[in-house]
This record gives sequence, C-alpha cells and structure tokens, in this order.
Amino acid sequence: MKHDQAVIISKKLSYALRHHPEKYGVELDEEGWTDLSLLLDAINIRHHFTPPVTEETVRQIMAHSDKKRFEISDGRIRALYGHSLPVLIHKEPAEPPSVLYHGTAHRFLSSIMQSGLQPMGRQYVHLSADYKTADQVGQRRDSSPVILSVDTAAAQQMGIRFYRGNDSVWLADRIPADCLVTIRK
Ligand code: HQG
Repeated sequence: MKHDQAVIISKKLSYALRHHPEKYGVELDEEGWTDLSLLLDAINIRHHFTPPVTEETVRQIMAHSDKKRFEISDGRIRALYGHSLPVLIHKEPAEPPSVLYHGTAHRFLSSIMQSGLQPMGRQYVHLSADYKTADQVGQRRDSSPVILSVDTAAAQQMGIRFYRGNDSVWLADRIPADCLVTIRK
C-alpha cells in the first residue's frame, strides 16, 4: 500500500472513531469500541475504496504508523485518544509520570498561561510523555513550538485526573496554569 493511501484511510478511521461515527451508521460503546467489519463496510461504501479496506489493511496501517492511534480486539476497533464526541469516552484514571510535556503554538501561550490547558475541541487535554513527542505535536501548528512541562503531582493535588492514551500520549481533564512551566519559548 502506498503511504498516501495509508494516510487517507487512517484519517477516515480517525474521523469515524474520534468525531463522527454516526456518519458511518455505527455507534461507539462507552469505551469507544465499535464493530470493525461494520465500520469497514460503511467506509468502503462511502469512500469507494478499491480494493476495499480490510482488517488486514488496517492492521498494516497500524503496524507502519508513527503513532499508535487505534486498537483492535475481538473484532472491534477503537481510537486511543483524540475524541471530540459529545458523550464522554470513559477512561480509567492512571498514575502519570511526574513530568509530562505539551507542545503548542506561540499564539496560544498567553491564553494558556491565563486559563491553563483546556480540552478545547476534544474531550481531554493531550499531553506527551517526552519532549520530542511534544515538539512534534506542536509543530503541527508552529514551526518552532513552545514546549510546556506539566507538574502532574501538583495537578493531582488539585483534583485533576490523568488517563493513558498510548505509550507517548497522556490525557487529562485540564491542566491549571499553576502546574505549567514554559521550558522552551
Ligand atoms: C491549545 C494529534 C488557547 C493546545 C497530536 C492545542 C496529539 C489552548 C490546541 C493530539 C488552551 C488544541 C492532540 C487555552 C489548550 N487557550 N489554546 N487555554 N488550552 N490550547 O489538536 O494537543 O496525529 O485538540 O495547546 O499528536 O495539539 O491526530 O490538541 O494547540 O496527540 O493522532 O489548543 O492530536 O494526534 O489542539 O493534539 P488539539 P493537541 P493525531
């Protein structure tokens, strides 16, 4: 499969599993799972993929991806992070590393330092387990992004819960500005 084709299919999966399952006639359960073959049938019909996207195609895309975005189990698939649905996807709180990172654009910095990190369009704030990942996330919006560090113990003392997305992505309800330090401006 060509890289471009893998990106197109991955984006359709993300769109369905994070944002608009109803556009594909499927429902997500409270942990974000849905039946994989039903979703693939809907994706193939709607986007006329030839050859059709199969479970094997999706597994190949997942195996070669730079990010672990999806999980497949027992004939079901879910997105591990990124959701914007109105109904909150349930995540089990988990113990985060003492420091997490967030890469963002310069233009957001003053607002973030006033109101903290907010989920904005998504259900949770997205944080990175390491500096390099935060840099890559921030580069989606700024060629030399601001990098913030998050004191997770301080945030937990303020009642904030953390959840695991994958090995490099952590989620949180929000992060108060007091728990943030700008480590690269
Ligand atoms: C900013 C990608 C102003 C925040 C990535 C960010 C990630 C504020 C933007 C995942 C703010 C939201 C998520 C405040 C936060 N005032 N701006 N108070 N609080 N922001 O895309 O973390 O490739 O929803 O800094 O790799 O950039 O899609 O979040 O810039 O893991 O798999 O509001 O998406 O993964 O943007 O990225 P996003 P994000 P995929």
